[in-house]
Amino acid sequence: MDSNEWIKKLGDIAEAFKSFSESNVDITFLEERFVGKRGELTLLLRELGSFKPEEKKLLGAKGNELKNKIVSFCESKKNLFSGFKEYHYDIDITLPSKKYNQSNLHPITITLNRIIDIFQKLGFSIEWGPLVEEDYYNFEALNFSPDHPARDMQDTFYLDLKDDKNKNYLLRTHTSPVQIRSMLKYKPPLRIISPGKVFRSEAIDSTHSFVFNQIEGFYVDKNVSMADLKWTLESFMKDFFGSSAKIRFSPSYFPFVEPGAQAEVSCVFCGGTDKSCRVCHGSGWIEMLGAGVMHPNVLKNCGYDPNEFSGFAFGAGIERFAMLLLGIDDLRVLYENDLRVLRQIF
Ligand code: FA5
Repeated sequence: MDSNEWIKKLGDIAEAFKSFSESNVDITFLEERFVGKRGELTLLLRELGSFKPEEKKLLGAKGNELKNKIVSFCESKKNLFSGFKEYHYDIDITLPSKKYNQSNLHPITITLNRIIDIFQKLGFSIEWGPLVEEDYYNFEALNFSPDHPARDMQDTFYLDLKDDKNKNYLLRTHTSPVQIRSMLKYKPPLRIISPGKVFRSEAIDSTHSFVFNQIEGFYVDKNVSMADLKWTLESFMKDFFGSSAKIRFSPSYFPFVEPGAQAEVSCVFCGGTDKSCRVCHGSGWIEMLGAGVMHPNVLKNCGYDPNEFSGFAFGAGIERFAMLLLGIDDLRVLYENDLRVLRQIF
């Protein structure tokens, strides 16, 4: 081999090392291939023995320069991983693994999912609304004028947030504002449910909380009537509680529906026989939701002609459904997240 051939081989080795060093190749392999006992560069350097002293000096300097580069590259990579290696050796893979607690969905989420499934079967789609709501959507567009006495039924937490348009903000008291937001966004026919948290300035007891969950449902089309509402709610309740569940409707008042109703379900705890029942107080019925036929003013506020379109709407408390589904007689249990209790539920 003459010196030109030697230089070319050195160039090939440098090229091969460069491409290997840029890939994720194993460092021991790299080391052995180039600078190990039978490595390509080691063998090439040995060839220098047959060259004249001046050539040997010149070529040797180039060869050693590449050798040092490869050796220090391999060393630096080995140092980088040495910490991991030690750690690795510390692991005893024969030890039994740590016991992790099995998690589960929260009872409120499970209940909500069941409710959503039933309404999806009935052709309803889901919309979400903001928790911090404008007074306009929460009250005014729903036919609560600024001094309407029905606002007192839903006292809430007002926010000191005035924007440039001087809007009043509050924590929404019900999911009904989603009726307005959706009707402004879409054209009829609409079949929508909207679940989420709502807030009220209210005393807490076994069936009331100041933060709770509701699900709104509404249907707007031509010729929608109270009969459609009753059929939809009865189908839903029977699917949820079983065909033996008894449901009763009674008149109620909400400014955004006319006529308005409330739906109650028979008490699964005492069947109406126990005056001290914490859930129905012996009445045998538990209020589950408010409902009614949409007020013409609400339709007008959303740009719909009440002579052409009509709709029904309802709003249900999810915690009440969870209580009956899981046999809990106090909704506070749902928020305490005491594992001893949650384990009994599932
Ligand atoms: C409303 O909130 C109306 N937006 C419902 C409605 C929608 C009527 C559409 C007409 C048309 P109400 O305040 O009654 O109504 O609440 C509805 C349901 O939420 C109640 O039936 C009850 O199940 C639940 N609920 C009410 N207050 C509480 C509370 N403090 N804690 C837990 N659940 C509650």
